[in-house]
Amino acid sequence: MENIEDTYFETKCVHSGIKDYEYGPVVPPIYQTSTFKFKSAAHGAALFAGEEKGYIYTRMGNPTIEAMEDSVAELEGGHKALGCGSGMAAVHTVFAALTQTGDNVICCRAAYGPTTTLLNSIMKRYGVETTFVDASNIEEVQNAVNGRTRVIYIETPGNPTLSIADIEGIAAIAHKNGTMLVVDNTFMSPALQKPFEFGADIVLHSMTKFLNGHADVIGGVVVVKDEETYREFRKVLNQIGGVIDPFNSFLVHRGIKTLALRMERHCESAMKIAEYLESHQAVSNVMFPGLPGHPQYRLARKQQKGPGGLISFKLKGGYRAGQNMMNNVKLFQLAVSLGGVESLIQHPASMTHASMGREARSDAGICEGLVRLSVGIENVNDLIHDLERGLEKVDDVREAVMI
Ligand code: LCS
Repeated sequence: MENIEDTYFETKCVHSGIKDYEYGPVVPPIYQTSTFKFKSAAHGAALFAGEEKGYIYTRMGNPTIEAMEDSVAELEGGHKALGCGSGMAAVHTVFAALTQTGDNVICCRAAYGPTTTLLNSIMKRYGVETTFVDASNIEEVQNAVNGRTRVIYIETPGNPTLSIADIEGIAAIAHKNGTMLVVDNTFMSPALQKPFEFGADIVLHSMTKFLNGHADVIGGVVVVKDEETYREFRKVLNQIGGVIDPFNSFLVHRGIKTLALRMERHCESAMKIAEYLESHQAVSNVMFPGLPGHPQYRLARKQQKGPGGLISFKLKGGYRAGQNMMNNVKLFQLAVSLGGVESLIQHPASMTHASMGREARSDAGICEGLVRLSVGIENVNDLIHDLERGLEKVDDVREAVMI
């Protein structure tokens, strides 16, 4: 095969991370083992001392996990990756590796609820203080930096408002001030956005979403740009222990093979659905980076290859209308999570972002009536028909309220 680095993204999705294995399988075997036999006492000692390459214990490394990690690192254009047991384990690993008591973190307000909660609870207890900013406003980010800022952490597009942060602009602020920029790239996947190309220092994902793509794994990953950071992060992950297991790594690696194809369909269908929703009389506001009316439309076009598969919208009838809609769709399943082949619908204020509390939600622009869709790869006409069915019931609610 050609050098994997010289191939197109779609080719990398299929081939990256795969090595030569005994018996020549085309798919990496699942090394479902917790530990590895040493050839001798001296061999074991040499492995522990780092004088020889090999595997010791699956928390410290495993060939199936490593194959998946190498694939993600290759796709993101990073140096190496660390597979974690969940997206939250990845987020925690990053903060545990980069911060200490007395440090300040700047975090976007439009972040996954539990990320905000982690910073406001456990990290706060450890003496790390967080300043929350509207990361789509670069001046607000700049003004928040102080002498103790160690990390700037952004999600772009943000969960669930889909506001966009300027990765290149924020990376420049981070570097001018001797801090690091961490980008949660979950909503885009490397098929649509490569944060390292815009200056990010660390990229992370909830692999539970688009990378795996089939709603059957909980996993996370941290991608770094150099060996020194990799070693430091590996040490921290090894101590915290939040590693992924071989079988889930195998599934994610398998899911990645179709990532490029899936993302194309997610984007194409989400675009059609966003346009449909925008023209619907029951809908007051559609948040989707592919619509020219999105406040950061031009920025999205600069740093993203496509709009992604997530759409948030508000109904004129508020939360009650949203509830009625969610109860009356059939193909869109009422469930949290996103990025799988099946379409999902959920209500951030009472579900994914409930832990943040009403005030923090309001500051982050998450109104109580917001509904979020994760558009899957079903036929888009079926999906629009399903939404139509739900939105018909919304009209019933408005009439009932008026009476
Ligand atoms: N980062 C982002 C952007 C996420 O959306 C999530 C999960 C995480 C990190 C955490 O990943 P996990 O530990 O769940 O693998 N987001 C979810 C969501 O919006 N609905 O359900 C989970």
